[in-house]
Amino acid sequence: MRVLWAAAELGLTFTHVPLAFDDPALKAAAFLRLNPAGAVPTIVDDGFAVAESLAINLYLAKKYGSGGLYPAGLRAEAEVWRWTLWVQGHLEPWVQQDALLADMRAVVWPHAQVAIATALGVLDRVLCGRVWLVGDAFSVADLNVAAVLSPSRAQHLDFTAFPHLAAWLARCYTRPAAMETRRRFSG
Ligand SMILES: N[C@@H](CCC(=O)N[C@@H](CS)C(=O)NCC(=O)O)C(=O)O
Repeated sequence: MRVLWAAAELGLTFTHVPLAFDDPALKAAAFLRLNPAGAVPTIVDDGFAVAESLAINLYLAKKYGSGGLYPAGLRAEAEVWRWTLWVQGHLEPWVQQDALLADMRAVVWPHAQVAIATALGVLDRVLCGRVWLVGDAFSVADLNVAAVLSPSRAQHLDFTAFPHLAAWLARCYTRPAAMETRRRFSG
């Protein structure tokens, strides 16, 4: 969904090949040549294959949204990388824990809650008095962080103590491209 969202933000024309995570096609030689991990999302852009959703978004944003979705300047670029790497390391593993650690939920959940609350607190502080994460326009940093806090995940989280984060998340998901992407591709 996050890659489809980025493509919509960028107004890209593309062919979407929906494949379920357990589709045998993902482990066929032809697909493994594109992504040795045999996982979606994987894109092929002008003959170039890219995998890992957040890396795909950085690639697409830089190639097709330079100065827009991919903010201009080395420092803004560093901040985009910073938020993308941060959310992958500090938040996504914890909000993903349902899928990854279903059997260990009872053990892990109290720890995950602390880690999630810490990460949400970081975002709430950063977003106090700010509209977007980097500069004064929506960027791929916002997209990548909001994607980790997708509505299906966010519904399980309590944002009461994080009003700035909650308002920002609502801003992200009421963007026309976000709403259109969810309308078209949400199951
Ligand atoms: N970190 C990767 C995760 C990719 C991933 O795990 N994709 C799942 C579907 S959501 C998949 O294709 N799983 C098949 C498999 O790993 O065998 C990303 O963000 O792109």
